[in-house]
Amino acid sequence: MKLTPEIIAKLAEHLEDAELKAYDVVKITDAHPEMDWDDAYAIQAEILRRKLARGDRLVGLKCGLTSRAKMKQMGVDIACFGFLVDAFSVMDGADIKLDELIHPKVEPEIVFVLKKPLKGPGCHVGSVLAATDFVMAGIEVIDSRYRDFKFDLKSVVADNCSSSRFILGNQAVPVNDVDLRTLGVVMEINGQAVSIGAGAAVLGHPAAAIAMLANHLGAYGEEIPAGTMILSGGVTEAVAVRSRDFVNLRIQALGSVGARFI
Ligand code: OOG
Ligand code: MG
Repeated sequence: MKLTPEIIAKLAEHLEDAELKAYDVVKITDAHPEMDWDDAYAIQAEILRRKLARGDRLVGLKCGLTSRAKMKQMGVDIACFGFLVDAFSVMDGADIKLDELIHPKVEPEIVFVLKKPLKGPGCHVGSVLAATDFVMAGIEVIDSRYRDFKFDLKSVVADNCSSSRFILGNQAVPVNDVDLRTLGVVMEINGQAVSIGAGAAVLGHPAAAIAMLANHLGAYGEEIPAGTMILSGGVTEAVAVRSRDFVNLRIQALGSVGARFI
């Protein structure tokens, strides 16, 4: 760690304020170039601590930057991990208020729910599938607090990997009933297809993203508890939305999910 606990707390407040009041800031590594990975995850953990102290509940985890399309779009080459609280959750078909957000983008995700805990190191696609209860379709709304979505990976980790809102579909499909690599994914805005992909775009198999998360947490001596809901990462590039846009995601065998931006 290169930053003091005081600076970590200050940066967490700075980024969470930007999130809650919906304004953008410059990436924090500009002022703190010495910041390391542990600092970045410590800032994220401090944002979670602030939310829990205010009464938010932790409801899931997310993997980000797990597909080549996303890595290329954001100009980075490793994955990031973040948390989801109940305040981020939006019901299928509900409205999402744009004035609470900065510059949101939507991305199609395959969502896992575990029935057994997962503890790295050494987790792989097989261990994830054995620990998974069911999978679902999900739309993630990302909203980087950084101006123009311009960041480096440490800054985005500190910013909870741009987490903002998520919408889960209403079908829970046993993971053994589907081959997640070949599932077709179509995301539409106002009825027009804006991104098309297949599950394998996420690290060859979306379960590989969950294994990476388990191995990442294992390095800190932590596990993913049974029952955890996890977004495995955008299958395609994220797409910017505007007022009145209706976003609909269909994933083969997992059904569809949607939301309107107002
Ligand atoms: C970082 C968050 C990425 C995903 O699914 O790849 C993410 C960003 O692109 O702002 O959630
Ligand atoms: Mg995502």
